[in-house]
Amino acid sequence: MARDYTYRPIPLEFETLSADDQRSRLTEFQSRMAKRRTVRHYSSAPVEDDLIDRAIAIAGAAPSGANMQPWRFVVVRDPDVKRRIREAAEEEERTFYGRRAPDDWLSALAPLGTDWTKEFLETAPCLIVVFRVDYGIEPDDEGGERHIKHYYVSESVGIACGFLLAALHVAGLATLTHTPSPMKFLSSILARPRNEKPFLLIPVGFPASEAVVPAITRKGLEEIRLTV
Ligand code: IYR
Repeated sequence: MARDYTYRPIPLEFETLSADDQRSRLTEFQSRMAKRRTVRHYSSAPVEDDLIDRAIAIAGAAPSGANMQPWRFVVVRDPDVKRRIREAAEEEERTFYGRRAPDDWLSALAPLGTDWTKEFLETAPCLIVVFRVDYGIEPDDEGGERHIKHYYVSESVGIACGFLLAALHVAGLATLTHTPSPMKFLSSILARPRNEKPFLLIPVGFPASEAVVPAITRKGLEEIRLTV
């Protein structure tokens, strides 16, 4: 089936808020988001499928280059698959921390208390593995396939991941952005096709009762915002 490249505008649905409502919604969201922390210690308490599905639907509402929506979210719950992901990630991370990482990188990570062990990949009840889809594949008229170009893929998937993390946090779930490097093993364990590349691995769940987090600070507005 040929693609439709026609421009078909429809009326915009837009809710104009009162100044008070703008402020109060943002105050609520700001205090909620300020409390988000990356969690590395999980309990085995289960997470409802419906929450994960809704959060992924919210991520799927992110803007993307030419609206190609170049993302795929793989939800992993099977303990055996989680174990294989942990084993493969730890193998990579062991060489990263032991040999590959330059000293300045290790120093930058020291305040976060990370190391090569990735127990959270098995204890968290759910992992969402985000793949970037570098090009689309569609059947052509001759029974073969055609590649569809995707644009600004990292920017698009990065924005979708931001939506996803915010949605999961608002739903009262703990998350972690994990980027084992390299993460090619995720393509084979999860049997993803060659047009998809692993982008981010997000464990989702509830913090272990003894969970701790590093005492980090955030840059103030005056440091991150310039007005011209
Ligand atoms: N991928 C490693 C190292 C790591 C790198 C960065 I940049 C971090 O912000 C945190 C960890 C790991 O997951 O431990």
